Amino acid sequence: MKAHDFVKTETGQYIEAEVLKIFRKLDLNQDGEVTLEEFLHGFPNKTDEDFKRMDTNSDGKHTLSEQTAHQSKGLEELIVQIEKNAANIVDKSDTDGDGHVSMKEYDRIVFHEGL
Ligand SMILES: [Ca+2]
Ligand SMILES: [Ca+2]
Ligand SMILES: [Ca+2]
Repeated sequence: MKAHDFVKTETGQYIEAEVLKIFRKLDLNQDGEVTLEEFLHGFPNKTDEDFKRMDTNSDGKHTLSEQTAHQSKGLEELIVQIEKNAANIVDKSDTDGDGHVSMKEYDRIVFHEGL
């Protein structure tokens, strides 16, 4: 799984570095908004529909906060994924099946299976 780098924006929000990078690249005139034209220029394979889907307040422009709202959905999925993985690790570690990972069981996994 790819590591996620976060950066702090001027508004104090933490966003994925990758999202900010893409947004800055799309925003050709650097006015903090990505218009349909700028969007289609940056993503020639995308359509008006893609643009509208991400334009949550339908004003015809993408702002960074709309991009981060979109990002949050991705992050939620990522967190669900991480929780599932954690549940799998507990299943695997809990060798006596009592639903808890004791220190002994934990040590065995960490030191002997290199998790
Ligand atoms: Ca712009
Ligand atoms: Ca908008
Ligand atoms: Ca146990």
